[in-house]
Amino acid sequence: MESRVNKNVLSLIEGDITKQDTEAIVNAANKSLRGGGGVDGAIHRAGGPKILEECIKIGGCETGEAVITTGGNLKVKHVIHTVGPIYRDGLHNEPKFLEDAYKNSLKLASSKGIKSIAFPSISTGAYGYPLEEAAGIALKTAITYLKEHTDIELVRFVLFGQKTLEVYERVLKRLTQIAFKCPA
Ligand code: AR6
Repeated sequence: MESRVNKNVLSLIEGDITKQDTEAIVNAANKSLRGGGGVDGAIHRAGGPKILEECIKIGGCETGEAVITTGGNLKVKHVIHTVGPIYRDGLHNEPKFLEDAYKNSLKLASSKGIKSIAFPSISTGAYGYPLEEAAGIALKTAITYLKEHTDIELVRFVLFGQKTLEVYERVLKRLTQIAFKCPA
C-alpha cells in the first residue's frame, strides 16, 4: 500500500528489513547497541561485524534517540539505530518515546542527506508495544514529518508477516480518511 504526502511517498510492504534497497534502514536496537534478537539480530547477522564495531565505538543510545553507522555488508549505505521504549502500561511516556524514536531517526536521516529510508515496526516485538497503537504513532509521526519536510522522498515500513502489514494498512487507511475529511 502506498500513500503520497506532498510529492513524497509513504509505503507499507511485507518483508525483511535486511533486504531493502533504500539508502538507509532503521534498526530497533537496545540501549547498549551490542546487538540482540529480532530485527537487531537480523541486521547484525546480515551486515557483518563492521556494524557492531561502529556501534561499540559509539557506545550506546538512549531510548528515543538515534545514531548512525555504515551498512556493512548490507545493500544500504547507512543503518540508523534507534531505541524504542519497553512497553509497561502506556503510562510511562511510552508514546512519546516511540514518537521520538521515529522522529529522531528521520531527523538524523535528513541531516545526512538520506532520501529513502525503511523502518521496521519499532518496539512491537520483544519490547511488547501493542501493535495497533504503535502503528498509529509510527504512521502519524512519518506523515507529519513528510508534511513538514520535503527532503526525504520515500519512507517505507517493512512489516514482518502479513498480519502486521494488515494492521498498518488498516491504521493508515483510517489516518488518511481523517486527513481527507479534515484538511489542515
Ligand atoms: N525485518 C523486518 N521486521 C522484522 C524482522 C526483519 N528481519 N525481524 C523481526 N521483525 P523486535 P523491539 C519485526 O523484537 O520490539 C532486540 O533484541 C518483529 O516481528 O526486533 O523494538 C533488540 O536488541 C516486530 O514486528 O524489536 C532489543 O533488545 C518488529 O520487527 C529489542 O529486541 C520489532 O521487533 C527491541 O525490541
